[in-house]
Amino acid sequence: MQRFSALALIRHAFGGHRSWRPQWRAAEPKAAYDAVIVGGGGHGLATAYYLATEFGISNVAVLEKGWIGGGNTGRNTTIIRSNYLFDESAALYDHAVKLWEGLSQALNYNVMFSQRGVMMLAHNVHDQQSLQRHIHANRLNGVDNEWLSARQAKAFCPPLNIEKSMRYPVTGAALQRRGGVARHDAVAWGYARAADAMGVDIIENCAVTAIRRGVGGAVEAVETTRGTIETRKIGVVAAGNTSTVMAMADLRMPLESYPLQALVSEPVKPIFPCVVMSNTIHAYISQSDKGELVIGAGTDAYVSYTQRGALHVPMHTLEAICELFPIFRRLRMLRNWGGIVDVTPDRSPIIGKTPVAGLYVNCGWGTGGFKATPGSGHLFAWTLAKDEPHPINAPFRLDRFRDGYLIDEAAAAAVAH
Ligand code: FAD
Ligand code: PYC
Repeated sequence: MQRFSALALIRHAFGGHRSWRPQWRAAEPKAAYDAVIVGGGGHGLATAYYLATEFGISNVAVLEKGWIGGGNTGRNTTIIRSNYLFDESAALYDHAVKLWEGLSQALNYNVMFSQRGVMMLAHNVHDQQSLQRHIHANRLNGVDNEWLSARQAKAFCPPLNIEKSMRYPVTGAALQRRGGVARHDAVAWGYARAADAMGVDIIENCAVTAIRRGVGGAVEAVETTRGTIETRKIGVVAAGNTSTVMAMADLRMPLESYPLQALVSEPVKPIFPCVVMSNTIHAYISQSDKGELVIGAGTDAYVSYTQRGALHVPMHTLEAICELFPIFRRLRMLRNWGGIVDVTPDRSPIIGKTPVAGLYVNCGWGTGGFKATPGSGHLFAWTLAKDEPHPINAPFRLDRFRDGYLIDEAAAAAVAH
């Protein structure tokens, strides 16, 4: 039996500054599985969990080339919200928010989901009109979102500067109170432990290097750095690397990969009560339970597979943060990092079947897929199990880029987020 120190028990009980990394088996790959998931991020692990719990398919392997959660799942700024413009997107992301609301109970593990509110700032008439359009569209879809004046925004988030002398003064804000944050690696760990308990094999340090196809082109196996694994169903959830994995099955994807960066400040006492985003001056910020201010930057302007990004990008973000929150000017940066995000032309994900029998893909979440993790896993598991999409993910099919039925959140938001 595992022994806990008193301090560790206290931290565990209060979800304290280090949540306890749970244990799962270090599985050895078997020769064959009913389904193989390529990518051990939150989406891949959630897919395996729902395959086992909702569809009774537990002879599943999750293959991860590094360590689970070491991709974008462990690198993002954890903003969770469902205030998207189009009906299809609102349904998709709100499905996820509803699952977030019961996730710690379902996994019996504290993912530290905190619905502290996501506030999106307006700085000009165009922002106001765009955010108010989102508010109306969201309400029609049963998604909460409300308009705040600049004064109300400051009351909700006291460190916010609403002086008119700012270069881009705050003119109001849209607030989704059900939005918030969660602890990112806890999500990967929680799904991993629960999937493992159902019999799923989680295999780290195992990169997929080829996809083997048989009669009629259907998939029959993956080649990996740990040997050949036979399977009739492959779900690719390899954010940032989707194009290279899908090329193994001769499929060209409508994706570009960009570095996206984030950083944290030194830890301070609780000062920041919510999440604030400004698309116009490009800054987003919240405070983690460890006390660090979590700040995200934009994508680099050119495609790349580096997990770092150019230094001037976060520097611009910090200028914006210091103008919005002058009290943070003297804080020091603790660390910064980057991830690689897969971006589609309409900035909406692809979740579904492919022209190759037995090959399914879940990708293109770009800068915004963490919030979708439970919903994405649930819908992808449905698609793999039934060989057809769930009504919520049906519009997010790959061939929309051929027939033009786009879900153009890029045009709706006019920015990457
Ligand atoms: P990942 O966690 O990246 O998992 C994919 C896994 O596939 C990786 O672990 C990788 O190693 C593995 N893999 C790749 N190739 C292979 C192979 N050949 N064989 C085996 N394994 C392979 N989203 C939000 O909703 N809110 C935010 O605030 C937010 N902020 C972000 C900030 C930053 C800096 C970044 C980089 C991203 C942010 N995102 C945010 C986006 C979000 O992180 C991603 O959309 C989401 O985490 C994707 O999850 P995933 O499980 O699909 O990918
Ligand atoms: O999707 O809300 C989001 C987001 C914020 C920062 C990066 N992505």
